Amino acid sequence: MRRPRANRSRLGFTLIEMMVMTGVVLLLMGVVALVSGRANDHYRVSRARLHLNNLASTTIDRVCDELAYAERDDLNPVPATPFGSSWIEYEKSGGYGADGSVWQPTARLALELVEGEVDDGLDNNGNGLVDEGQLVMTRDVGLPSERRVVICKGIQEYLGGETPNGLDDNGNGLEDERGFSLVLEGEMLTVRLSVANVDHQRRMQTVTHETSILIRN
Ligand SMILES: [Ca+2]
Ligand SMILES: [Ca+2]
Ligand SMILES: [Ca+2]
Ligand SMILES: [Ca+2]
Repeated sequence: MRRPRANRSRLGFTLIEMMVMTGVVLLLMGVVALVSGRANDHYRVSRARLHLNNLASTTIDRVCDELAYAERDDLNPVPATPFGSSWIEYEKSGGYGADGSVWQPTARLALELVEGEVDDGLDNNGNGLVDEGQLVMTRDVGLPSERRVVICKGIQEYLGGETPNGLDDNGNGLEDERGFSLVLEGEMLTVRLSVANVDHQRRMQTVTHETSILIRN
């Protein structure tokens, strides 16, 4: 006795439905994976940028805290336009004694190449940044008690938008200024800093911050 044809048709239609449903599910899973991957990528990029902004902000605040207690006559060099300076030595007041201000030994802030990096246009230490620098604070310069501390790494060789060509490419009044830059105009000292990092997909991110403070005469 023959089986009814309707049963075979129904069985074939069910298989097609299952194939379509499987395709739809796989497509949805792919879309979810794509959206999730992009969201994760966006989160990691945002987190890296936030870290850079915090680094630049806290470093500039620390520099300003140091120099806010210095006097113009104790700055060496005086970071004048059009070049400014990527280092400075200074003395700052440590409070007041019977004879007036008590001055602390000379201190220095200076941009240096990070360890493992040389100034050759190449990424010698393999971290994705070329000729990057670090900001070093030195206390008691020239004394037996002299000591150094690195207060920021990942500083760009030149400030954002600047290239070494004898021109002021970024329009801030300084020519070929470095990634850490100081300039004194009148009584106003401006501190600029550009820091960079490389995200999880090897894309470089950079941020530039600047702050101005009044220097005591
Ligand atoms: Ca490097
Ligand atoms: Ca290099
Ligand atoms: Ca400039
Ligand atoms: Ca330039």
